Amino acid sequence: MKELKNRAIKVLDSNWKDEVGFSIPCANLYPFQWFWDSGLIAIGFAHFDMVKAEREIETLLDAQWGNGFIPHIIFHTDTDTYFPGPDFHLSDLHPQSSKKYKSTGMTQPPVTGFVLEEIYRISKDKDSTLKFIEKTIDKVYFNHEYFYKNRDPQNEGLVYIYHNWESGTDNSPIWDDIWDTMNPPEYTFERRDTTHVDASERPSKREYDHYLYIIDIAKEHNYSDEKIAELSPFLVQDPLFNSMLIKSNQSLINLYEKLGNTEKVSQLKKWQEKSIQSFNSKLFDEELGAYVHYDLRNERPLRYLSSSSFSPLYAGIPNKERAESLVKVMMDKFGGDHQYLCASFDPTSERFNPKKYWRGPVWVNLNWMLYNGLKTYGYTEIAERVKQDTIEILEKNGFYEYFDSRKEMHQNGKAGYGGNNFSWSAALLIDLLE
Ligand code: 9WN
Repeated sequence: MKELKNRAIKVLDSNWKDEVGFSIPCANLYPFQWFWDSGLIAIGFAHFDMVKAEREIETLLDAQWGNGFIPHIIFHTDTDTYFPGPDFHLSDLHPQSSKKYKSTGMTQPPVTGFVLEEIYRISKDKDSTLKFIEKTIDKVYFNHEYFYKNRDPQNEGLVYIYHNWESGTDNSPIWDDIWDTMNPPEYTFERRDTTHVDASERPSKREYDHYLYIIDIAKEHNYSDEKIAELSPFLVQDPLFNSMLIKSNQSLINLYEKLGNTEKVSQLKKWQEKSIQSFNSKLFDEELGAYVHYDLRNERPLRYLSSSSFSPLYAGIPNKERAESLVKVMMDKFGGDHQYLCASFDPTSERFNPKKYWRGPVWVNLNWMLYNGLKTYGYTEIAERVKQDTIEILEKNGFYEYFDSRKEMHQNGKAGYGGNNFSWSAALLIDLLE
């Protein structure tokens, strides 16, 4: 185990960019700073290099916009090895975008709140870490305020995402139902991801047409939240995204209580109560026994099971009975002896593809959340299985981006896919091993 951990440390150190103070998710494939990657990477660094963990978060928060928004990619360099880059996204169109950094005009799951609490938990020098938190926490709070003010048009306590890249689960089969409602033009562009990674492991060209078209609509309106809410063909309440916000709310409450800021605690508690209530009444599907996405544009639930369906466990959202139901569905459909936990999409569905990105493979970040959530609800043995499965696939294959969920594929040959030496796979392994 020590050897595996040392390899993980090496991955993180080699993806670290000291001049600016951030980590790339993976060499070549992802050459900039990504929002949720950065947060998860900081958890790994906190175990062996607190200075880097703190700088990672500081650089991320430095790119915050005047309205509290934090972008999904911050373009620290001019490299054109990633598409679409800064010239396509044109974040300058938004009047309050960062003057210092070019970025995208979309966001990603808001992990920063719980990352601050994790860093505090891991820290051996709590006083100094609390000082760091005191310096940074208001920016995270401002980000949550942005979400509740601008991303919740019906004032439900549930925030929307307007792009599949905001979900972090880019080409999930769940989005197929939304693509069916659209007919974007055929774009001409040069894909860069498929020069780094086998095309069979990445989204299709036609899927990219949809991705670009949604951005074009947002750009036409200078990334105005109001206009996006009115016009974007993609407008979804995502259980994973909202779980991240709710988990982060709770962490901010815990940390502000330590810092004695009662005003912020009381506002956060108001958001939190409403969010959890709506989440449970709107996103739980009784028949499926788990949480699902809601398509706000077309006012319909998207009734599919994915690893996101179980992520509310990490945020303490389900009551005991619902937690029991989630675990049963997960074990029955995703947890057979021939499978590694936890496939990113329902293995019993005809849309399942265990090799293709978010259409089936196992991802370390979701496993890390499930492990922690299952433990909190008292499912110690199943949590342990998730942990051991994660360690085993990393040991067998290396620090890939995602992994085949079928055990037989790991016997001989490569069953790790996408980018290699991938930062959050390494960072979260370090945390799992502690
Ligand atoms: C688009 C960086 C990111 C992750 C996402 C993952 C993938 C990007 C892409 O890589 O998305 O954001 O170009 O495919 O899906 O979750 O944050 O690691």
